[in-house]
Amino acid sequence: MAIKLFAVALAIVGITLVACGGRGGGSSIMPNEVTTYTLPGMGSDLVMTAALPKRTIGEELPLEGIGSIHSNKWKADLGGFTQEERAQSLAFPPGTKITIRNLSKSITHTLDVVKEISGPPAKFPKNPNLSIAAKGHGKLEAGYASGNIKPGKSVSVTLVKEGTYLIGCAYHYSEGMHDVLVVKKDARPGPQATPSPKTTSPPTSRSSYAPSEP
Ligand SMILES: [Cu+2]
Repeated sequence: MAIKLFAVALAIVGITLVACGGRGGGSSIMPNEVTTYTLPGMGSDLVMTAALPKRTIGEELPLEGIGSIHSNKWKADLGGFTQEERAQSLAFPPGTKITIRNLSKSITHTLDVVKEISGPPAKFPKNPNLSIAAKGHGKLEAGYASGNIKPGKSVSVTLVKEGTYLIGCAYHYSEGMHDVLVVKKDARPGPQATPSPKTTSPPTSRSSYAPSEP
């Protein structure tokens, strides 16, 4: 009996060693690297899984970890922007002063209003001319552009007008950094993208450690 237990323990140790042998998965960007903030005594309106402070839009390339999601409501792929943790359509009441934060560690992004629409579907134009220079003097409406937001930096903007806006990054719009922002009382952000599939799932055989070179 004792020997059998010992064997089981050895097996567990063995599995653990194997699981740790994968060199930590290299430098892949983890989808959950968004800094988690402690929120001071907020009410029950904060049941959503917020990794960002309230009234904050986080942005980065979908491939940096925030992901993208196909929205049935908007009939479009939305990506690169979130007010929780991963890509989703955005929603705030009018009059809100928000912070746009670049979640990237290395890439500069912007938040530009592409155009205003009346509702679904969100038809993102093919090659819109998005301004890299800041426009709109801190007021988000048609024509607004944040200007360069360097990695880890933020800008503030006030959502002055009710409306539905297509937004995008001037640099990475064609790489899927475009989203829908609804400015309306009681509007809610859409469902979040699922985490990007990791390549670091536990190996099932030793061959998983073979060098990936051809
Ligand atoms: Cu960008």
